[in-house]
Amino acid sequence: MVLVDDDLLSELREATINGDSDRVEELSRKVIEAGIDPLEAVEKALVKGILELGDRWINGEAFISDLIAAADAMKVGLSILKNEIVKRGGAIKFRGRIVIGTVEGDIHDIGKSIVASLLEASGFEVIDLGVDVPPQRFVEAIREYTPDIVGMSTLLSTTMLKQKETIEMIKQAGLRDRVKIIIGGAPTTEEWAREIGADGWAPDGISAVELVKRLLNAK
Ligand code: B1M
Repeated sequence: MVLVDDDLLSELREATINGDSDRVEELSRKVIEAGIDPLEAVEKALVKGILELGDRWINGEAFISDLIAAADAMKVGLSILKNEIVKRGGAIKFRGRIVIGTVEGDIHDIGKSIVASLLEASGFEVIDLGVDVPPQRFVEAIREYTPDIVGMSTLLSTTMLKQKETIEMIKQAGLRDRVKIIIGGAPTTEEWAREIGADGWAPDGISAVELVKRLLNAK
């Protein structure tokens, strides 16, 4: 059966929701063979699938284990599609270096991984510190990697304060003027970014890439 674009994307969304990593891998490769925009596949299939399952989980129609399986499947698809995005973007040389992580106390990494992948696909060098990253680790990473940008993601209202705490610690370490700091994650806002002294905020992966390009040109 030949799947056409929309069918392929809805099959990929379903496979993500079902946490079927093998099927996601197979369909992600089919998306590339079909010449579908890999960015569109990330947003319309992978992200949409996670959010749809998230709603089911919030309504008690899915379990945390379903969500973890879906997140793992989504990352399989993201790694395949990211390479295609890089290929199409023809990323040749690094346009800047970014250190990114999800703040301490928070293990959500889907959004952060999407942002990291899109930044890599746009020609930036990305050092991903992972999840549950303490403020001190961000400070050490600035010394270790001398990045242009430090990015912090969080999905919990309670751990938004860690974004503020990390910026304070970067200041106390005398490193604030060496980096631009950006934040994101569903509960964060542009006002919150201003309030805690970040240099920028983005609501989604595509605008995160635009924000970084703007900040680096301005640097
Ligand atoms: Co949890 N979780 N979760 N969760 N989870 C949320 C976030 C929640 C909103 C669900 C709910 O109850 N309504 C709620 C948080 C409420 C709040 O505080 N505001 C919540 C909760 C409470 C929890 C637990 C506490 C549940 C529990 O155990 N009782 C627990 C916390 C664990 C912890 O972190 N300590 C928990 C656990 C989990 C899982 C681990 C099972 C899983 C995460 C799997 C993983 O990440 N590997 C999970 C998931 C998947 C969700 C939902 C369903 C989806 C989050 C997601 O990935 N969104 C979520 C409900 C929802 O949002 N519908 C929920 C998709 C993702 C692409 O969006 O991350 O916003 P987002 O990223 C976007 C933008 O924000 C932006 O670009 C991204 C791509 O477009 N962006 C940036 C993100 N980071 C950026 C950084 C930037 C710039 C832009 O610069 C640096």
